[in-house]
Amino acid sequence: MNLEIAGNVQGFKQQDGILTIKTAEAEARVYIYSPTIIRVSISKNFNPDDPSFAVIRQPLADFDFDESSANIDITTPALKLSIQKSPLRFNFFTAAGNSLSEDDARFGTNWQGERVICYRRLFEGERFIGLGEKTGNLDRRSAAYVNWNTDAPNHTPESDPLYKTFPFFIGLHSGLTYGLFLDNTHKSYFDFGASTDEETSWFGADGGDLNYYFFGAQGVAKIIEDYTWLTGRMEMPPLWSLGYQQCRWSYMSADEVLNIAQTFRKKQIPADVVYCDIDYMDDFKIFTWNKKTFPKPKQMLDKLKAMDFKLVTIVDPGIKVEEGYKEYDEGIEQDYFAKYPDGENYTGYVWPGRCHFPDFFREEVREWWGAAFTALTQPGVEGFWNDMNEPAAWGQNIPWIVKFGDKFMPEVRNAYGMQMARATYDGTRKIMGNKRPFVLTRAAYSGTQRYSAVWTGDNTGTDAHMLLGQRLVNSLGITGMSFIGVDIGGFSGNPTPELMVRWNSLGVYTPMFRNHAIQGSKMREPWEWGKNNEQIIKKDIEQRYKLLPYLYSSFYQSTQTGLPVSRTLAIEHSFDGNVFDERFQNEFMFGDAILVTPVESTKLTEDVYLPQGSWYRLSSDKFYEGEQIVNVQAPLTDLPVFVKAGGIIPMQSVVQSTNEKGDGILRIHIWNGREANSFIYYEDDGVSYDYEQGVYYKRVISFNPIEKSLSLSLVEGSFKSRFMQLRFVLHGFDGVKLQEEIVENKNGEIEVKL
Ligand code: MIG
Repeated sequence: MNLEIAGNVQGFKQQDGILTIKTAEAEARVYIYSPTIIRVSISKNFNPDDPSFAVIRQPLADFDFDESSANIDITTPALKLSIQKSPLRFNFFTAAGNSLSEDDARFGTNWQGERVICYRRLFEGERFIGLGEKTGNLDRRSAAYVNWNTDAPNHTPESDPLYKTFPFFIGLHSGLTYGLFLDNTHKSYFDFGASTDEETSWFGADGGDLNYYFFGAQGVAKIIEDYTWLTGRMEMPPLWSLGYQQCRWSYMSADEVLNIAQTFRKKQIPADVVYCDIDYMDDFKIFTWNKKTFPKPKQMLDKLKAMDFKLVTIVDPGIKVEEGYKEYDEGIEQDYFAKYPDGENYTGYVWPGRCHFPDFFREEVREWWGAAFTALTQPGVEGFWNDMNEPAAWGQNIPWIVKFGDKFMPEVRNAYGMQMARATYDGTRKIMGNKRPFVLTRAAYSGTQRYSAVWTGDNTGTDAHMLLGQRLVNSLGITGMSFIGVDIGGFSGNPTPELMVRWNSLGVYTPMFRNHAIQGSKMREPWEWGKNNEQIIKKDIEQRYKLLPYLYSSFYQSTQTGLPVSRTLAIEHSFDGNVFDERFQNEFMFGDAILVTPVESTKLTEDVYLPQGSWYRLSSDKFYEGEQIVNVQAPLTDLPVFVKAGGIIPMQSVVQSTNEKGDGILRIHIWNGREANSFIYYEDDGVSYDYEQGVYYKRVISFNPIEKSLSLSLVEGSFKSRFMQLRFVLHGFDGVKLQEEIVENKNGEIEVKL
């Protein structure tokens, strides 16, 4: 095997905003996207189109640099990239000159055949977070990972790779932060000092360019903001998708689906969504309905609608090979399937038997796929669940010579699921008029947040998987995904009743709240666990519905800044070692104000680390100073959930679905604290895109402890709030009595003296 290490610079030039540097082995290109984002791409063989599935921004047209005998230096107001000439190395510094990240002086970027790896200096005490859906600890130091989208049933809390690829991590050392996104869809590798002598970390890929974006903003939240500026942010989800979702593989008939929905209403357990898994189809043919078991889809959907239920149906990529089946015939006729290099359509086995796979890398195929959703939208489906899009075929080994677009499978496999989600989103958005579709996907690549929510695939009904699921959610949040769910209760196996109850209580604080289970498992609905547990589960789901105004505003924040709804404590407390302690690493903030501690179902007390600030237990208002470990009660009826002092949480009355108006009172809860705080409250119709035209209701709620006031700014936007009145609910303000506890929700400024 031949090893080539990037050597001495032979020449460079700057043109059209690109600084191009040549060595004997390769060429490097440097671009600036913003003062805090610099792109370096090193290749032996650049594609002139410079395609990216992830990036939606353009580089600056021009920038300055300084040349000295040893270096070429690029300085922005926030960052300095020092490019060493002999041999070629890339070293990043803060504007003040502190080293953020450096190539390994010896090995830099190098090639063994097509495989390209960048070796970098490992700093003392350097921690790493990110990479999205990866098992292991929050701190990824001393661990190594592979990105290769994989159908991973029966995965363990150690398995790697899983379903998704997010080649973006954040490094933390010396009180400094940086981010690095390797935009490359080949199989890729990240090693954070797993097998080196505390000297090097490394990343790279089996082929393609060493194409990375370096983020130099100080503060993890700012890096996430920059990363999602570059790769896009989610848009407002339909409000109904934030309600409770009941799924199963499968509800086998329209009657069973309706019966599930009716039971929720009869028992007055709030819910918004029921699912159809693969058995609703005729012989697993995508975009068909089983004529016997789902004879009148429109009638079923009308009945669901009358009960304020939405239906989400699954779609897989595999198109059954069967003449007379519309999608098969059209796909053959128009040549829409992935192929062997001799032009023959690739055939793999999945649920329908022999299948072809749409080539989602071509625009005309995505349009065709998107338009086919009328078979589901006409009867009234509004949510679309994209499964098996790693892509999965039995045997899990689609041959490497199969072509997608003009690429071979190994070059773009990691983006297939994302392109399917994109086709589903673009298509359904178009045919649903002004309504927001809900799209859910299992496989993903960086940037998928623009199209879809994700869930973490086939987990198992154990405590270890519940905790793993939370780490996956917290980690996906670092890589731009905010709308995330895990199968509550565990997909495989049967959870104990205690675990079901506990996991459901954690689901309240999961961005997507969906209960799902494998075929053959015991039924999982809230009423399957005994009268007492049913009451606990019901109460927890009611809590989710009370929190919806807060949650919806938290999603709005994601659309504006990229900050996820579920946030590892490492985002705000990046240099607090306790946050990375294995005992506390699963804790997270749910929005700005709420701290949640996942607790195993077998433990009824728990050690909790409360970070800087002071805190109140949500269920009791008991007060705690931060920066300490506290042991708290954790009965199954009361997951340890805390509110930050100064926290502002708007809540509503219990409703049975998001379509219900409730009592029309928005309860603005505020917990006393020493520091001023504010919360951006956001509301719109929850279903349409009218908010893009300014039809929303937004105002800032501010708490000022010095002036002892709570104030609401003038309303921005033209939407009329569904809440007629505002009620202020005080916590931790001893003896304070409000003159006016309830006020009319008028658009002008409102101030309340405390
Ligand atoms: O081969 O559609 O992860 O949620 O219930 C299994 C059946 C296919 C895998 C998904 C799971 C879904 C199941 N699917």
